[in-house]
Amino acid sequence: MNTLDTEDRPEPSETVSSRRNFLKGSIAAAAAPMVLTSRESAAQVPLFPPSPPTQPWVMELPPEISPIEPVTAPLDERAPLPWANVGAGECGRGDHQRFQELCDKATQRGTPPLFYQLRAKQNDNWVFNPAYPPQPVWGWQGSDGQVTAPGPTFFARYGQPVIVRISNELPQDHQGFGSPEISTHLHNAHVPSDSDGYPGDYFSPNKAGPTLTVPGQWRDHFWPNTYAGLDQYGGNGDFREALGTCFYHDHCLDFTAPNVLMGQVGFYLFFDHLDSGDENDPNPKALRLPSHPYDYPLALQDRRFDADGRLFYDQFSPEGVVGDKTCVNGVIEPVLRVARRKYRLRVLNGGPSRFYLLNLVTPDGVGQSFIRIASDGNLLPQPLFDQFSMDLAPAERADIVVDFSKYPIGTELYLADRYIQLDTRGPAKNPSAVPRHVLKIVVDRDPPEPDRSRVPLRLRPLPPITAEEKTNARVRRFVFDRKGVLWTINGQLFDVDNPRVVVPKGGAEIWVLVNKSGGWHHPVHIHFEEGRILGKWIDGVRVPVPPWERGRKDVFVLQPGDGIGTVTRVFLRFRDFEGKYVMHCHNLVHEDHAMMLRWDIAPSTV
Ligand SMILES: [Cu+2]
Repeated sequence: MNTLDTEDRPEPSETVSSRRNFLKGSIAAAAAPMVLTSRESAAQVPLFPPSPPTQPWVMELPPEISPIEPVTAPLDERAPLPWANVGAGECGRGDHQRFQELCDKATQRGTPPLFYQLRAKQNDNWVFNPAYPPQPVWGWQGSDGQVTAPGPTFFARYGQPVIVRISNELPQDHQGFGSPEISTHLHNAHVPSDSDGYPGDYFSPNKAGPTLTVPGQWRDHFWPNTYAGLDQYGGNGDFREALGTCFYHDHCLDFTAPNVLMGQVGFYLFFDHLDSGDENDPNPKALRLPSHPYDYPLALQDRRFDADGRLFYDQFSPEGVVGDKTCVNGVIEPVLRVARRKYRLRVLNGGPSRFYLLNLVTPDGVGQSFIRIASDGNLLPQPLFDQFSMDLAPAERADIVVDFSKYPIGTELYLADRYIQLDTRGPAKNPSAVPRHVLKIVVDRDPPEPDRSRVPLRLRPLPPITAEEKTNARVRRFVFDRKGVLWTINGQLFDVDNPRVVVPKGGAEIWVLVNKSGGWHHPVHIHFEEGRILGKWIDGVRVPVPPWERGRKDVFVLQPGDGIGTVTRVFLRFRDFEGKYVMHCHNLVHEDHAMMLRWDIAPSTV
C-alpha cells in the first residue's frame, strides 16, 4: 500500500512527528517528568492564567434545534461508491464493508439510504461570549449554509443507512494550534472500520494519514445505522443494542484535542421504533419520551482563553490545558428558554479534559430533581427517578427528563458544575460547595399543545450475557500508566500501523482495565460495541457499580486509587464488521500523547 508516513508530512505535521520523536526519546532519557507537576502530588496548581471575565446570560441558545437535511446524491462521476473514488477527489480510504447488502436491504424496506454533505470549514467570526472578540473556529457547514461549532445535529433512524460526504475545506495554511487534517469518528456507533474515523485515516487535499493511500478533498463515510448483532438476528441486528445520543468528532492522530477545541464536534441522534422521536406515536411499543422540539442536546466543552479573550491551547504539553470556561453548544454562559412541560435534555461532556458534577439548581442553590433515562447514549432498562446529579467524564453522556411544568412562568434555574479541576489530571476529591453555573434555563411560556410525552417504567431491555459466554470469554488486561512524559497502555505508546490485539469476528471477551497512574483519571473509550461493567475494584476492594453504569456504556472511567490502583472489568462483543479500531483515553490530551491502542477484528474462522 502506498502510504504517506507521518515523517513525510510537511508543516505543521513535521512539527508533530518531531514532537512525537522528541517525546519518545524523552521516555528513555527522563526518569522524571520534565515539565510536569509530580504525578504523585495531590496538590492542584493552576498552570495557566485564568480566562478573562465573561458576560454571563446574554447569549441565547435557539429554542429548538434544526436537524441537518439530506441532499440528493450526485448522479455524475461523484456518485457515492463502495470503494474510494480517488479520480473524483476522494481520499484513498478502504472499501465500505457490506455496503451493497445493507443499502439494498434498506431500499427493500422502503427506507433507502440518505446522502448528506458535511463540510469542515473555518468560521472567522465565532462569538464565544460578548466579552471576547469574534475569532476563528473550525465548524461544520450543513444543509442550512451556516458554519457552526458544534456542527449540525443528525436525526438518524435505525435501518436507514446514510452516506455522509465530509469535505475538508479548512485553511491548509493554518498557523497556531490544531492541524487542518481530519478523520471524523461517529462515537461508538456500530460502524465499519473504513468509516470509523480511525486516527491514521486523516485527510486533507494534500495530506493523507498513514492508513490511507492518497490525499483527497473529501471522504464518504458509510454509517449504516444498524444495531449490533446483524449476523445473529436475521440481518437486522438486536434492537437492545441501540444507541440514542451519539456525537461525531475529529479523531486526527496527535491532534484530536486541539481540533475538537477548534470546533470539530456535532450531535448524531439515533431513533427507532421504541425511541421513535415522536411523543404522540400511536405505536403501543413506542416509549413516547419528550420529542423534538422538546428534545434538546447540550454539549459541554471546556476551553481556556488568553488575556485578549482568544482561545488558548498548548498542544505540545502532554498535560494539555484544562479549560476554566465551559461552552454550552459553543458559547459561554448562555440562556435556554423552555416551555412549562417535560423536556429531554441530552448532556454530553465534549471534553477535551474537564470532568463535571452537574446539578440543576435554583438561583439560591437548591437542587432540583430530574429523571435519568440514559447513560452514554444508551437508554437504561428502567428510568432512575429523583436524581440530583450527573457525574460526566469526557465523552460520557446523560439523557435526563426534566419536568418544567412544576415551575411558574419566570422561573430561573441553572445547570451547575461542582467539581474543582485545576489541571488535566481530573477533579479534586471534594466537590465545591458553591456551584459554578454553566447554563441558565428560563421557564418562559406555556406550551402551545398538551404535553403527551411520558417516561415509562421500562425503557430498553439489556441484551443478556450468559454464564457460558462469560466463562468462555478470553480475558485481556490493559494497564493505563505513564512513562516519562507520555501516556501508555501496557507500557507502550500508540502504534497506528500495527494492531496490539486481534479479536475474532463474532467473539466476546472480558477486558480488564487497570489504572495505576496515581492521581490521574482516565475515561477509557473502546470503539465499536458498547461494553458492560462486570465489576469494579478500588485499591483491591470491590465497589458497587452505580445504577447509571449498569447499562451499556462506551466510556469506562478509571479513577485513581490511593494505593494499588483501580480495576474495571468489561464484557465486550465484536460483531458484524472487520478491521481496525482503537481503545484510548478520552481525556483527549492523553489520547494525543499516545494513550491509545489499535485493536483489529479479524474474520471469523468458524
Ligand atoms: Cu487519561
